[in-house]
Amino acid sequence: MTPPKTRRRTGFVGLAAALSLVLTACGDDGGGSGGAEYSWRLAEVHPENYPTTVGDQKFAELVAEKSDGRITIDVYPGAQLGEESDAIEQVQLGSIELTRVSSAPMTEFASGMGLFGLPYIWDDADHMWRFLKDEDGGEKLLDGLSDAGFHGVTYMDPGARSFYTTDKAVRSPDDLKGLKIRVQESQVIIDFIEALGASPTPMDYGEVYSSLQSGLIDGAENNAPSYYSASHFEVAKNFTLDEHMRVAELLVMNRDIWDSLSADDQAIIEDAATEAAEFQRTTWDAQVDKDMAALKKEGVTITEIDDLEPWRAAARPVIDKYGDEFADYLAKIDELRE
Ligand code: BDP
Repeated sequence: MTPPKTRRRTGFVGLAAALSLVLTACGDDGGGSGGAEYSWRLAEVHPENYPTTVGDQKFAELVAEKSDGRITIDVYPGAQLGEESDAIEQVQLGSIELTRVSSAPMTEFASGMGLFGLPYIWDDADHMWRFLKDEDGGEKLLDGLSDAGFHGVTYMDPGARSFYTTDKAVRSPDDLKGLKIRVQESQVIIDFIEALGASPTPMDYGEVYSSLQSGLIDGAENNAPSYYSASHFEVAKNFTLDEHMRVAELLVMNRDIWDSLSADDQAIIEDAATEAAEFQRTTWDAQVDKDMAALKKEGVTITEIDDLEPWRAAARPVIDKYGDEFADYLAKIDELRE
């Protein structure tokens, strides 16, 4: 599988780059040695060893290697630099240079990212990746971040999200009716949950465990590695594998900093990101298998969904609502089915 393409046009040279410019060496600015030195921070909500954190670390290692140590990136996992919403704002301001976040909360800054909140639109991960790498698909959506002050560096694999609930196992969309379900901050996702007759409750990822435990919410939804690593399974023991969304993971950078880099340094970042994303993707399936086995061992009730039709039918209003806004992307998604 070829990695996602990340090379794109570059814009004007911004001033905020001075913020993260540590020292400018004399001489040429080409490739590894010579050129400016930078020291950046990368915010991540997941713990160490989670696939996206492993991807971030790989990215940092590759950037250091390709720049002969001129560009160093320190990864801060476990939301040490704040929840995703805080990290996004800080990257926009330039006080943190980079963050790996879900595309859902980026919808507020670039409405196109709402596409990834639409349910049941992908056949499988390969289908999604064909779209992510397409210049009229994922590449264009990454470019759309630029107006909000971000440079979209690359996508990472988000897996597929499924519902989990505290009290009873969900077997059909009807079972979700009336339940309070935590959602990410994205209007499309809020509309999806409403279409199912449940009550969407947006909140930060870091609040989900205690909200499930206290009964503030009846359920949430995520991929198996998140459900497991954040221990949500301890307080919501029913996992229903409807795999409704693939909410692309993003690595984003402050745009002014990006714009101020030399073409060689931009190329180093693009190449490192492409390799790191490819690497992250190869770790995903094994992590899901491992976590599903651990969840079974922990006594989680796993409900497989054989027939998605009732789910698609229940979610139809949200596809209808956003059909026009995302018409071109949805046509591209259809074109890329096999
Ligand atoms: C995980 C994403 C993470 C989000 C989290 C969430 O990797 O970026 O913060 O879901 O639901 O799958 O908020």
